[in-house]
Amino acid sequence: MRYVVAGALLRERAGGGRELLLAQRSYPPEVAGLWELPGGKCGPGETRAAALERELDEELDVRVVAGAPLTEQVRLREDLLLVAHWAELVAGTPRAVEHQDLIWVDAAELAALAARGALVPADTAWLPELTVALDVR
Ligand code: 523
Repeated sequence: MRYVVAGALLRERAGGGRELLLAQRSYPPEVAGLWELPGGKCGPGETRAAALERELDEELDVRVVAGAPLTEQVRLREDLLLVAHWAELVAGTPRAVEHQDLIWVDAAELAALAARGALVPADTAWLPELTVALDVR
């Protein structure tokens, strides 16, 4: 089994509440323009945590520490499993190196994107968990 690992980065929003980082895919055409938790494939022999830390460095130019996994996993293909981990930002400010754009969303904004089909389909599996984390006051 190969893994694709994606990162859920949260930050405090000025004025209260929390927000989540989403990245807008630029390829392939089926999902270009849709929003995802940024990440990528684990290399051979690479732990999921190490892969996430490497991918977010490459894609966002930030240093993160991978934390606990989210509960839901998505089978993308017979041999490819999509997982997500919470990630803590330790240095840098995210910038879209490989994505079209980045946004920070609160629970309502995440729900609005989901409602208009603007999320990468597989990532909708994490909506309940993400929403709970964003709603915590
Ligand atoms: N997803 C996905 N959601 C999500 C990510 C990071 C990836 O559904 N949040 C899917 C999209 C692709 C596969 O996982 O089908 C690989 O993701 P990709 O393309 O971001 O990983 P890379 O860049 O490691 O893979 P290559 O483009 O093949 O190098």
